[in-house]
Amino acid sequence: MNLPSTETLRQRARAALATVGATVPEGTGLTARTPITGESLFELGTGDAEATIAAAEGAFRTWRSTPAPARGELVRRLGDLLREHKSQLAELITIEAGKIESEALGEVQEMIDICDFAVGLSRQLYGRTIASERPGHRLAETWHPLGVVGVISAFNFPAAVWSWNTAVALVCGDTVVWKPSEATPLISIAAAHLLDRAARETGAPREVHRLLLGDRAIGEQLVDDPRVALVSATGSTRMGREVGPRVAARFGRSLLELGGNNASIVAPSADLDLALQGIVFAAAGTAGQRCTTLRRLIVHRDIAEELTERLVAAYRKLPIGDPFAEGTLVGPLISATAAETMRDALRQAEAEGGEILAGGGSRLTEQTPDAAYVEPAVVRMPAQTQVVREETFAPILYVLTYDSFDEAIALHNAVPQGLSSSVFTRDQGEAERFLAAEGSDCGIANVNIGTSGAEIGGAFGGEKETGGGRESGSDAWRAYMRRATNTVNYSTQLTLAQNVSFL
Ligand code: UN1
Repeated sequence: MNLPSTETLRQRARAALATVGATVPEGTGLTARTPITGESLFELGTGDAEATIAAAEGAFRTWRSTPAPARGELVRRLGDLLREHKSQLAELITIEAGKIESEALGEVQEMIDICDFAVGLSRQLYGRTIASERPGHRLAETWHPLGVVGVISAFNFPAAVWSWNTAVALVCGDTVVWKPSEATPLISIAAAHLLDRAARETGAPREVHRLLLGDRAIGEQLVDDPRVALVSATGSTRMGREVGPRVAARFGRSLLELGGNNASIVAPSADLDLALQGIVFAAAGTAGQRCTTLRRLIVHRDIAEELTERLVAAYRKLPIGDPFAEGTLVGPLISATAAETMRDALRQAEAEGGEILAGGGSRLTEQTPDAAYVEPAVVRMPAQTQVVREETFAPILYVLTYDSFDEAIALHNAVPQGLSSSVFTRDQGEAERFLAAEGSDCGIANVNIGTSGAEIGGAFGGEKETGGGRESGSDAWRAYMRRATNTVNYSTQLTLAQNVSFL
């Protein structure tokens, strides 16, 4: 496999940061790496949680009273700067997360889209007027900023998930402290730098947003600090199990975006050409490292053989390797440990009766012993065994078969996670049943597309062990604000509700 040298990647990262206007904050405590070669790029300094939270809390006092449309101006400028620096940001995402160019550019586009959305939202933070039961009274809801929002983001969408939270939180009047994944500090330095610049240019307080680089212990400070009103955390279910109760114990709010174990049902009437494209992108795209990645395929018995054969043929042709090289569709996993986890899961699948039909091998080379290039795998399973019910953050697609649509839905829902789902069918009754109350139990349910690649306009998130949070579009903004119910008496009488009389 032909890979760029670590020194080349180091220079490219430095150049991309310089074009954005940022520098590498060299120091100790955090190592910036690239999964392309598995080697380290820079040694970086870490932040001070105490001082960072205090700064964001201070800025909140002015920001909360800045009119929301004026707050929108900051986000509008951020969107402009993201457009201007789209290619450099995408390059940093490729260097640090290993995404192929098209997907890295797509991630930056997702950031631009949410900025546009949030600018519009800055004039639409609507409250309701409610009919009062009392004469001469007005009953209404007003929405107010919450305070400091702590954003803990994962490596796989190192910038887009930050932007969903940050663009919306900022127009809502909150200030933000961002603790990015330890695997992706460089893209966060670039994005935070552009936001700093947007703040300077639009006259917003500099400290409306603070980047907090560091390890897990720094993230824990954010989780435990009572000045952080909302902790929005993306990561594994294991992480969420710790974060949720800790934030709740101090009566803080949390917004959790955790593991997925996403499935597609393929019905006998499905357009198999279309389904195949959707399945391969959702299962092997991003090297299986999206929380929306397709991990389970539930196929009707009559078409299982044909679909699996075509899938295996498509998998055999997947170009794996340097994400910068033209034509590559599958880049590296984030770490050698991730490849190890994938190998363990495949071994367990075999022990549970599974048969590996395609992929599963690794393409580690002597040149790069720490890089993790794996062949996406298709595994036929006799049943939904233990390994199938777990999320393995790697490209493994388990194939299960069904006879009746009820059985397919039951299999679909019989996992602990509830993020994304889809059905491929041309039978409208089946499609509607999948979307109905007794259908998919996920936060995202699609028809005739895969499980990944959601647009920002909808609310993003899932149920059960996925954590219940909703981010991004629709009315997800409400999680970033507090609601006040206002009753105004404009009459000259004091009337009590519920016909109570007193005095
Ligand atoms: C994630 O994997 O954490 O729907 C986010 C998608 C992307 C976002 C994924 N828009 O696949």
